Amino acid sequence: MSMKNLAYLVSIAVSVCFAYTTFDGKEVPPLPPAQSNIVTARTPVALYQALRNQSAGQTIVIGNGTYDVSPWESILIDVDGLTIQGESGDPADVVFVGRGFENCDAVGEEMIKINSDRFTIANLTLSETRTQALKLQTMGNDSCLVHNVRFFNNGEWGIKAPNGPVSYGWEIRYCHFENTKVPVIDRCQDMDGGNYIGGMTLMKCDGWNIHDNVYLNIQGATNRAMGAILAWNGCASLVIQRNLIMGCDQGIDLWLTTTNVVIRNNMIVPGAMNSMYITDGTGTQVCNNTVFSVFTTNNGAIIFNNSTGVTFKNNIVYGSLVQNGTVTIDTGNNIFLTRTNRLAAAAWFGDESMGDLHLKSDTCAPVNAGISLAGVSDDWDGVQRTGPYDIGADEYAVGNGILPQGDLGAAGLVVSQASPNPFNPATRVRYSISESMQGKLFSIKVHAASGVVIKTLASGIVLSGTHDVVWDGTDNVSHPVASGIYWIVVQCGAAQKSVRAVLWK
Ligand SMILES: [Ca+2]
Ligand SMILES: [Ca+2]
Repeated sequence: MSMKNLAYLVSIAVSVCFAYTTFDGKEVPPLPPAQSNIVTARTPVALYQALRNQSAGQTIVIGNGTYDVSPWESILIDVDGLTIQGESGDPADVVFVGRGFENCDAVGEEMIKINSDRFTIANLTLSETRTQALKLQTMGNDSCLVHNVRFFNNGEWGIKAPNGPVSYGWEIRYCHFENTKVPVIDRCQDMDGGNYIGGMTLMKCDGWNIHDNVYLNIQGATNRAMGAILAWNGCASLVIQRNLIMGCDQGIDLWLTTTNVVIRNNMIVPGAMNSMYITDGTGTQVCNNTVFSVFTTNNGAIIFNNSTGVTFKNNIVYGSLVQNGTVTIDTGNNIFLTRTNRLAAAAWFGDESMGDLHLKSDTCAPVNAGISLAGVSDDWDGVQRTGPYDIGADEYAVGNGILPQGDLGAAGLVVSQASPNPFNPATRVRYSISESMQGKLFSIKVHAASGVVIKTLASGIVLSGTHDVVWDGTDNVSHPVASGIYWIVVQCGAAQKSVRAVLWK
């Protein structure tokens, strides 16, 4: 067999074995395969032509690579039922690059304009736009899906739904919004002095489900960015759930007449401002969230202004709750921790510095202290809550914290995400093995993204129970490896679990 064929077989094996796992350890469900009308584009020219010739119901599959879309006019989606998706499933493999986060010559840049219903965008990265990555065009665009898309260093918003007719029924899931850049003060005469930036700004959106997304480090020039999720001006019946929001100036903001927005099972470690800022909401439900606001420069972890019909239950609030103007909240059945209780909080949570607000002990106060609530059935992990509900986003389970949960008896093998991740210099994985697996052959190996094994961390006959293993970022001959994506693969008998670990130096 030629080396080329061997490499091909290895790449097939890798793509079959490794479902994409998000930054916070959630496995992304695959999209249903397209049945017909599929166009594959593997060069910028082919992609440009495919987009120009788009037809209703078509699927455009995009091969791995970096696509400089900066010379193009905005990409206009104006047929119904179009899907554009990266080929591999890893959004880092297909990267669109725009005109630049700081580019004052392109202050109107919008990378993709949506003027249709049932549009799906999946498994790719939209980066370096001056303003918006995705913008609804005329509004009244219904039932679109944004799946496993990485929004990276976009100068204003990842997604913008402006004022206009109502858009119904979108789903935004397993996406990753992250900035490593911060605007300069008064960049390009920005109306907010360099703070007009956030993850998504939504107006006139109804029935949207925004779940299992990650929002990281979205900050303004003077730490007054507009919110990881800003919903306002007529938004109704949104469900914002199971998201991780970390290091953003503001987390979830509701302004100006929102109705029946549900905020549940989110973990939020905000930056300089708040985890939630809710103004003029009617019927807002804030249930089973865990927020951990360490900054003392701002007033509160959660701020309500002029809101009516609020339900506020089963939340853990580290920081404080502030109520301004006309607002009445029954604050019973929550846990409030003032910032002087840092040690108590540290004993409860997995690792708040990594945004891991899982409960780590079955003896900590939130466990079984909550009340049953209509509409709350699962937790941040997407696992069914059992027994008396726990307070906060996480329902505690044995092997909790950084361990994903499952039926250990049936699964036999449960493996945590790597923590920290990204990491430098070392990361740790925990794993639990059932009694039924006792005595089976066992190994833990680190694979490079190419599939090649670079280090064996453990091998032999397995013992049941919960264990951990640390990888120090070196290979089998103790040489430090390069920055990049690696897979830690735990094999136990016929069972295999893989977790992604990103080394950043
Ligand atoms: Ca419980
Ligand atoms: Ca849980």
